[in-house]
Amino acid sequence: MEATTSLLDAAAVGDLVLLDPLTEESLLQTLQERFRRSNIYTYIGNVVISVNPYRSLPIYTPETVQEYRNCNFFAVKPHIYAIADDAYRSLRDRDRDQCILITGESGAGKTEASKLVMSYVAAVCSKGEEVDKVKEQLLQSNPVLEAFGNAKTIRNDNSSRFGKYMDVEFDFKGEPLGGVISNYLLEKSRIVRHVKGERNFHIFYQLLAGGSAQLLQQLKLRQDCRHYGYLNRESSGLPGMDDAANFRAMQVIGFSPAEVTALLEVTAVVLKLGNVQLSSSYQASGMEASSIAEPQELQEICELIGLDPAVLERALCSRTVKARNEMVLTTLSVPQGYYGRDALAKNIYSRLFDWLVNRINTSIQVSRKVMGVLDIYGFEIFQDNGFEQFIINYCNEKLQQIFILMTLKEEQEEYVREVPPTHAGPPLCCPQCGILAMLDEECLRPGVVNEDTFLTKLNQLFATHKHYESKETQNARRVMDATLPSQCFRIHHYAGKVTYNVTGFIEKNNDLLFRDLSQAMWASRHELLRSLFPEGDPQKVSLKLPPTAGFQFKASVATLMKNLYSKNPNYIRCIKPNETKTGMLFTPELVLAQIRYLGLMENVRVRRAGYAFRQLYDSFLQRYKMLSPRTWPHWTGSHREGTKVLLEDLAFPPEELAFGHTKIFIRSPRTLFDLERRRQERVAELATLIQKTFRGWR
Ligand code: AOV
Ligand code: MG
Repeated sequence: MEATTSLLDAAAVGDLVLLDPLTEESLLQTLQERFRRSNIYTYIGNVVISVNPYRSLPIYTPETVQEYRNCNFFAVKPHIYAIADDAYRSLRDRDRDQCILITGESGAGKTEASKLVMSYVAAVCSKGEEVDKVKEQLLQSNPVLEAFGNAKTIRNDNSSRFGKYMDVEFDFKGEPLGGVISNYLLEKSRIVRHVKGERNFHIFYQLLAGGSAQLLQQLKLRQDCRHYGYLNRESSGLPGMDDAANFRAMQVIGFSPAEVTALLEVTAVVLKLGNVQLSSSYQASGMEASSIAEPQELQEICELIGLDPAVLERALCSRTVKARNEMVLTTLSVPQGYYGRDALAKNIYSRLFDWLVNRINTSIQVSRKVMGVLDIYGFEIFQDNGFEQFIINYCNEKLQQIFILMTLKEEQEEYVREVPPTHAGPPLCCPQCGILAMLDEECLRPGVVNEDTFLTKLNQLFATHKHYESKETQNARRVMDATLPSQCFRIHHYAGKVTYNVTGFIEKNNDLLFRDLSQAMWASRHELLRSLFPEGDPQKVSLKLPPTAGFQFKASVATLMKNLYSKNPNYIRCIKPNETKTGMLFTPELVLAQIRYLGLMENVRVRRAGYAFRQLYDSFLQRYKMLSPRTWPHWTGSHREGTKVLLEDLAFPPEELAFGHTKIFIRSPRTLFDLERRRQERVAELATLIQKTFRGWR
């Protein structure tokens, strides 16, 4: 009876709302003690805190699923399944659209949590051929998306390099009908560059390690990853990750064999593009030009995609520009040529990824109920932080804001519905929106654009902003700080200070692809590849600049937030217990920092600002009715009346209690502990009584 012991054993309290006394220290200790006992889940009311165990625990078996199925939230150990069950049942029985928000820093366990939620829901909803097909499709989309969208980073061997939001749609009986996945900005710069100790996206290594000799030959690939420039020419093995087996186990449900082949062909093309070498030559005019150094790779790429090598060569080595109303072909220098090549590889891959997501999405069905699961890339701080980290952390900042807004909203709504409201939310502020807007302004400005002017403008705009710092604002504020280089700015995020290097911001935001290259892709006979570059159609030349990466991202995050806000939220807050990915190791300082920035103390306080404990009348009466002769063993009136009678008999001070429409509210944890203690005594009494009775019979 975990619920009973946990309520009375302070170190093991399963709901931090009941922590007494409530201090940062007691909160940390409780999490640590629970972690030591392998209780990685803890509640704050209906929020689940999950501390990554970094080892597999035997708590996700089919038996566990059964245990949580239709469970009473308070009668079983805190578990991610309990929240999944609660969300699913609210959706099914009370017709409220749900969303499950999973947050935490990189490596904290978000992606694993999202998979656990999905598999739980899949296990508990009913069976049937149609339903099984849908379920399989939803679950099977994971390995493919992870192969193409995840990679090893310093912080996480399986780090999500894209944001993912998945709406699962249910019919009126609660059976899944289908799903829609939205993906958010893939970190495509990884295609062409990654730092030492990290890897490119898993798929490349998986394909090379797991593809049959015949497949590799068909794709014109060599098995050794050291052959490929984009793979950093490192050996690739990752402990605990079997690339070959993962590749062989991957099933792309619902794809035709031709589609799978096309998908892999385009993947191979990206890898091979990285090996296309350019060399410099000089034209008769003396202009520097580039040419293809070794035609073999280019030749093979073109065979794979059905394109005349001359077309691709021209697009890689030259570009058409408009000069005085005339289109002229100019040569590219070698660095320009490589720039174009890399831009092409990144664009092919990220568009292929979008295609993959769209292809997986079953067509949207007419349905009434939706459960969304959000698993984004977690907050991250590296030695060097660039545009990608800025985007990732921006997204996390937004999510933190919505978390605060929604918990307050929810608390308030419940009070308004049930008992009188109390408090207001804290003010929100974030300089990032301003930074993205300024970046766009710079990118769209005609003339020479560079990062220096961008930084200067930021310094002006945020000269007095509390959460913004740079060399210049530090000088103005007379701060001496050797750790902030001049080409950087620093943001004080909710989760820590991050120093961003502006180098690359403009280029990455512009995300420019020479038109010659998109036209070359469109000219290929490879249907899939061609469909990824609609703007390459010469008939459709548009003079409008495409929206910037930052603009698109901002818009999609805004849509996401609106979507989340309209649903009933369920939260899973993941905590990373150590920096070394070690099993069952708990580093208190690291966890404390997360407790702080996740605002867990605030969360507990808000939750018990009014009443620490609340429970539906029927569950409450069920649990405690044995404490009054008037309600035991049977109460025939309403649950609310029964609860009133019961608590009258127990003579608790009236200010400790509030009777809502559907729930009983109890103000302080002590009252609840008292109630629990009395219940335990009564259970023991009853047990003895029963024993005696039996003995009497014998
Ligand atoms: P993330 O999604 O939060 O990071 P993951 O979910 O990928 O983190 O978790 C990182 C690793 O921790 C996994 O690969 C597992 O080895 C381990 N892990 C996480 N949760 C559990 C669990 N419940 N039980 C056992 N092991 C677990 V990032 O995507 O980098 O933000 O961007
Ligand atoms: Mg992840």
